[in-house]
Amino acid sequence: MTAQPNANLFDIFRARFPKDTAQPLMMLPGGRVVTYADVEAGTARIASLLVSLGVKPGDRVVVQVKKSPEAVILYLAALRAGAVFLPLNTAYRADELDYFLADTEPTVVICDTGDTAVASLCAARGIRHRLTLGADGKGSLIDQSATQPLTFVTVARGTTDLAAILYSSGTTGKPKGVMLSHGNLAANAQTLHKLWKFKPDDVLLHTLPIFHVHGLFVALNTTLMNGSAMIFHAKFVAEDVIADLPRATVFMGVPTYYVRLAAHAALTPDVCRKIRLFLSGSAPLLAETFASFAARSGHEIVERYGMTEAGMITSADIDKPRHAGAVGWPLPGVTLRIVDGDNRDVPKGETGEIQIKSPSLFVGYWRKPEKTAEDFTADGFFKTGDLAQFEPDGMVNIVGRAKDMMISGGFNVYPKEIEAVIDGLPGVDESAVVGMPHADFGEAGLAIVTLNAGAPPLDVHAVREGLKGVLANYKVPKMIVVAKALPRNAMGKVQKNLLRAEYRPAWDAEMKTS
Ligand code: MLC
Ligand code: AMP
Repeated sequence: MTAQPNANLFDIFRARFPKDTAQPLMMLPGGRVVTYADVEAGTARIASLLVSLGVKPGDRVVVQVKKSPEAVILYLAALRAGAVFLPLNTAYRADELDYFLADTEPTVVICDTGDTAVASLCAARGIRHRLTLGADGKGSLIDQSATQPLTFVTVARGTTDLAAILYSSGTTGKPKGVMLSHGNLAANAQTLHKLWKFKPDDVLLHTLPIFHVHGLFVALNTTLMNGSAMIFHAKFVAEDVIADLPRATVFMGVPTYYVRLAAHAALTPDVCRKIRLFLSGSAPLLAETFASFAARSGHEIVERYGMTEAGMITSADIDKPRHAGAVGWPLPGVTLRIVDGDNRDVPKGETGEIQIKSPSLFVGYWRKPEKTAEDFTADGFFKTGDLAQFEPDGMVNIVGRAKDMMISGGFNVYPKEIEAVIDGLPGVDESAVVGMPHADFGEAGLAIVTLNAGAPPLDVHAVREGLKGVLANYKVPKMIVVAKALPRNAMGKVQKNLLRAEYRPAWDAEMKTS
């Protein structure tokens, strides 16, 4: 019997590391360089530590840390140890975090050095191992791994074994853990690496957060698949990007990044002279952003479309002309259909829901088989909830969403979750949260609130500050207004389109002054 090759994603990357492992993977502002040899040693040490703490294949390792090279090494070490890597947005507050801890029962939690709240959450949940990692790359994770061996035999994993869980909120109920396998992630990285024609000397300028699909799997995994280097920034800051663009060949961002870059006086074609690819995704790119960025940089942005559940689904062709709004063609291996309410294909040019089959499609929602079943059709297509049309040339054009969700600066925000918190405030009868156009974030939240009879006037400022204590800051509505009643249709459903229209003038006025 021939042995099955190890499908562990780490070993797939490792096979593509440069022969000379003194080559850089991460180049930081200030001159620090993290080489492939450092990655080899660092992942061995952390993987050994995780195993010594009792992490077994399939055990969850929850990570809520600031972006640093060590955080990247931690991700790769978790893969190497056969653990399930579970990154969390650093903006999540204690209540949000506690839900994830309860839902995933991790063996190890790694949090920021300054994060004292996590210690008590872990104690209350009986989680024995809590380690720290700060933005400076220091913490008990690094201290305790320093004495571990420099070699580690990567734990063998099959293609369907879990590599990661990323949380996705929903229009109903609690957030769902999206289970992604080693095979899912490898398939997407290999496809994108080929489709976007990565070359050995490519240098990616990495400024995205590394707790979501875009920064973690699209940007990091394609670079690792290429065995090449990244210029590694802790966060997106337009000036810093422009300063480093002359050294980069590939840049990936959410539309807000392009809005901010296009508005910057220092963006010129000369600054972008080495760039061969500007990629955008995670949210709709407005035609005006596409045009203003092209005018300022001399480059047409390549749009791609994806989802946590599916990885990347479509991409514009890097060798063909492109235009704003079109997110390209289905990736090789992806079957994509646009259908009506009865799952029948709609004619070209008509709007329907995108449904897909793909090798990158998730394994299911963590411990929620009924939710998984709801999201698939009887013939095995995944229902994305995105509304789109096929253009005459077969490109997909996303025109809206069937799900009640807004995307603010690239982060998904589910009104239902915010409404539930606002409805629980003293004096509040009910609330509706709607996504409104926002020049910087694309969309941002407006909350319309009704009060109980006799309730004192609402201190809107205090409510916003209060919400920041329990919700990640990007979810907090940018404006809150009090209304007498919420408009409802005959079925009793709040008519959010009427609210959007009614409050648009007040919203525009407020956003101009804030
Ligand atoms: C910050 N704020 C936001 C926000 N980010 N508000 C709405 N939406 C956002 N995304 C608010 C803060 O609460 C704060 O409000 C104020 O703006 C300033 O905060 P900041 O921290 O200084 O903002 P900044 O650092 O400029 O961050 C903005 C950003 C960041 C756009 C750089 O949000 C970002 O990097 N977004 C990328 C998201 C991403 O990676 N998405 C990929 C998902 S994967 P206040 O009131 O406190 O002052 C996916 C799949 C796919 O979707 O297809 O890729
Ligand atoms: P997430 O759940 O964070 O993975 O977000 C996935 C959602 O982001 C998709 O269902 C789309 O609604 C949206 N999205 C991703 N890429 C694009 C894009 N290029 N254009 C429009 N919407 C996008």
